[in-house]
Amino acid sequence: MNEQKFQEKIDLERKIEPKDWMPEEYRSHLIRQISQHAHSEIIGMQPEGNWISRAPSLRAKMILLAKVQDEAGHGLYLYSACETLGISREELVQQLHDGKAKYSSIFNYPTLSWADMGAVGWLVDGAAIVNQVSLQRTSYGPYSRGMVKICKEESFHQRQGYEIMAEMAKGTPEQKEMAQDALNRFWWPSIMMFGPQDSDSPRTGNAMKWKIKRQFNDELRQKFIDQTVGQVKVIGLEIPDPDLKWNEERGHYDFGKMNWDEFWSVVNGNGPCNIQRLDHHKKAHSEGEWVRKAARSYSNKQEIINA
Ligand code: BYC
Repeated sequence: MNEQKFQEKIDLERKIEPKDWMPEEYRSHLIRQISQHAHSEIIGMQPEGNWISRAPSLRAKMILLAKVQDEAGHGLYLYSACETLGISREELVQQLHDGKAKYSSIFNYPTLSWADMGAVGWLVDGAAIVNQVSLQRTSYGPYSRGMVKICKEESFHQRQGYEIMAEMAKGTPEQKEMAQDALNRFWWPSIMMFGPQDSDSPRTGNAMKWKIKRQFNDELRQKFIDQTVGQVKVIGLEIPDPDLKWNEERGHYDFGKMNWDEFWSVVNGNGPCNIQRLDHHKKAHSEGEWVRKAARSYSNKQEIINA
């Protein structure tokens, strides 16, 4: 009965709130997805943090710093949304450290040049927005509201990245080459961010039934490709896909085959930076223990004073 009422509520586009009854599978599905999303925001600070001290101007440095801080904020909103499902922050971080919780495959690729800051902002944040705009309509209230705020900030990030790429593409031949090289390395991993093809996506069935996901992986990937091709043309770069071609009949771009072996290898821990990213997170987490202790003792003291 509960289950039927729950599904009716979903079908009527009403949000599910933390204290509402929900099936255990819905709760665990959300914990998995929202925590993966939160971990992605936090781990995603590393490839960009790598360039803060080497930004080419004070302006570029200030913008990059602000962007990386925004990602930390996104992680915090998402951890908070996830905690409303009855799991603690400590458990979530432990799952990441134990390899039980994933984070986006894209952050296991290195950022080798300043142009990579452009490619990450433009393509990675660009892909993230396409996904997150869709998730604004997700059925779980706290996740949906978090997405609204995050999307506003992501669109600024996407423009920041595009500006870097546009500047470099119209710079010296060496700068243009750097921009093209960044696009070559980040294009395929960016379109893999949308996850496996629908035929190979075990979580999609329940996610669509419960309206956690509102669009299929392939549908969002196509949307991102269609909107990005025009942007690439404007700045005079080339997408590294010889099969990319407008298909009049479909009204979409056709594109080449993705390397799914590479995708699964990265997802399963064997990408170029998986070990480095996780080790860095563990180290930072352990070095931050004193801050958590101080915050806990402060809040305990406040509770005693207020009692
Ligand atoms: N990377 O059945 P599927 C950002 C896993 S970062 C790693 O299609 P689902 C930003 C998937 O988890 C943006 N793993 O799953 C930050 C599942 O494994 P498990 C992050 C992936 O959940 C800083 C298995 O493959 N955005 O904004 O229906 C700087 C089967 O997949 C990936 C989000 O996290 C991947 N790419 O669909 C810049 C959005 N793809 O968990 C930017 C929220 C799939 O069963 N998440 N897997 O062991 C989602 O929308 C969905 O979870 C996904 C996957 C579309 C990612």
